[in-house]
Amino acid sequence: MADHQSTGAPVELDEREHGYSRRKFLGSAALLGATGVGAAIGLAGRTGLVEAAAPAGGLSHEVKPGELDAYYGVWSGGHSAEVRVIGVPSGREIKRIPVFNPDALTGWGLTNESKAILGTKADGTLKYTTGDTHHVHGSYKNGIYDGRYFWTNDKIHGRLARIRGDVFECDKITELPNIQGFHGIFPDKADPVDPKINYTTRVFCGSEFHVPHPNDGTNMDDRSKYYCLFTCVDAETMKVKWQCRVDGNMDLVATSFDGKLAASNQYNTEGGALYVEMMSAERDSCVFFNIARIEAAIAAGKTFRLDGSDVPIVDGRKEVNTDPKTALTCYVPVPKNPHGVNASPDGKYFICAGKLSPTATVVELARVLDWFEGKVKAERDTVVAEPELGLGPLHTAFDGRGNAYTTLFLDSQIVKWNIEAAIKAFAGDKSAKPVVDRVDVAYQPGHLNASMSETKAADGKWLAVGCKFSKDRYLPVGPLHPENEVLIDISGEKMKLVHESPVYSEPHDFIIVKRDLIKTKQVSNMADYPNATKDLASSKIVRDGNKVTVHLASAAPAYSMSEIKVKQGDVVTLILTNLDKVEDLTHGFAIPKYDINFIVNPQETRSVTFVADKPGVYWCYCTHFCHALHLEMRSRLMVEKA
Ligand code: CUK
Ligand code: CUA
Ligand code: CA
Repeated sequence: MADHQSTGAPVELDEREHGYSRRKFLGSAALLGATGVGAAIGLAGRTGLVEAAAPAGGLSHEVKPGELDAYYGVWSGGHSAEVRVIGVPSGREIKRIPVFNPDALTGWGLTNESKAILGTKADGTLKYTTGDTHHVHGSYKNGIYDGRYFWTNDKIHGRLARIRGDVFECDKITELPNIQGFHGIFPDKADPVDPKINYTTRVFCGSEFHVPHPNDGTNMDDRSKYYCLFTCVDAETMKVKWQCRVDGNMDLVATSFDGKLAASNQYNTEGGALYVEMMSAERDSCVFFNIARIEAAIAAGKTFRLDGSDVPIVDGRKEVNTDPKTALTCYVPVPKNPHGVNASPDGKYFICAGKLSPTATVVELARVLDWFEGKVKAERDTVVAEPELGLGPLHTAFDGRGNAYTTLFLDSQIVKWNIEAAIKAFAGDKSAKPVVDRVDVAYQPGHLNASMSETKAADGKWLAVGCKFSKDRYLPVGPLHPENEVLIDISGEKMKLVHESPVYSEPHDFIIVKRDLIKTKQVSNMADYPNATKDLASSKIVRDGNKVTVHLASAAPAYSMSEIKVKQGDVVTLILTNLDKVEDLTHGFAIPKYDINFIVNPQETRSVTFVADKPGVYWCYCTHFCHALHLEMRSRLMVEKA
């Protein structure tokens, strides 16, 4: 293991230059504490809930009972296939959002509405029941989160899911064509051509696994037929807009604040199938996409298509993009097998972590744009720094004060370093020392993110670190260990590790969003559900041959019908509307032996369809505690023998 002592001399931060003064910061923190009270009351619509006040001299991660967190943490769940909402700084898990995973609590994957989003096979069963969410990103406006949407990827089946920021529920899923190993995603932050469009309209998706085209079993050993595609999805419609063929693979994705560039790090420029092949080259790439040029090429019809999809594809390979002035892509060489690419909040740099190299590579975006104009000669000349950080650098976050924080997977450390100092050192200034501080974490960190990190409002308060191993940090619970989420106070010069919490396997990435950027609806609107049972009087059973529709309603502590009579063999669609308007008054609906359970939140409507193939009496009951008479909230499904 490496020496865990700080190896770099602290960098003198020029407070005026960085627009940051300790005194001012403390003043504004105190102010925030005061306004936080009002904001909390407004947000929750109740008195008595207050934000944790920051004591002088540092941030407190403690959020007392009744207090609210200052940030929404939106976490991927990894191969649990969900997304989670975790309060920051408390580490409290507030919600699990089922996305690619069928969920027994909400009925996600069971209700007709969620099945329509997830996609079904001809027999009505789910197309997929597994998923692997790695990255979560939010929609942007003016370079900061606007709270409209979050997106997450499914690496297994190549799907992009969208989560509504007002209700924290998944509303659309798109399966990307022609790709495998959909890993990195990033929404754009502006339009490269139209300056009026200063918000997210596209989501970019990298693909990590190269597959033969066509992938139909005819050319499985022909390496020349294998390649990867970069995909652009429309943020509103969630339709795939275009794809771009690349050399090599794509791991993570980042986008520039001006909308002109997207980038992806590539660890397998070798096109290898075995890991030894994938690490044979000394250098791999960070590939930059010129979005305006790609979209112009699409508009001009300079495209091809692959069997089984009508998505237009442009060719972004090096060999057909030799003239920088017309090139769609720019492949910047970086040390071997990089991981992670992150955009600095000042809009100037992308940072690509080395993974197998102990360095991070800083690419200046202005130089990449100059390369596309033929003004910078070699792709490598866009690199302005490559500081040595430690072993196994993976991902980088920012504090908005010119510092970067990189996870060192092998060293089990976070390293804080100054970007301008790294640039000076790269230019030959021997007095410049990029590394500012180091802190040990338990253990092996993957992703990290700072509060508002990849936004223009990076506030440099909290840094969360997702550690891949927790080993001895928690009560032993058998062979499967939780992962360890670590919280670090980055408000000062030195990092302060303040909190750890276990999480279910296994988050990869997350974002930390200031809570006032998110406006949620606590009660849904019945008008959004055309199939709602509007009141108790409209509750009824409608028969059409063997198709039976049950229009049911719930109002605590009863369902609108105490008996639901159908015949064996009927195809029953049961539509349940929750008429209760009170916040937090959710009901459930379970049918024993029919494998049905789902919830309806206030004013919402959900439906399930099943074949009544088992005669007899089945006590449908409310599964969600709603009332003192919650246990009495039942209804009999009576299936008459055929
Ligand atoms: S990846 Cu998992 S730690 Cu999917 Cu962003 Cu780097
Ligand atoms: Cu309704 Cu419990
Ligand atoms: Ca490689």
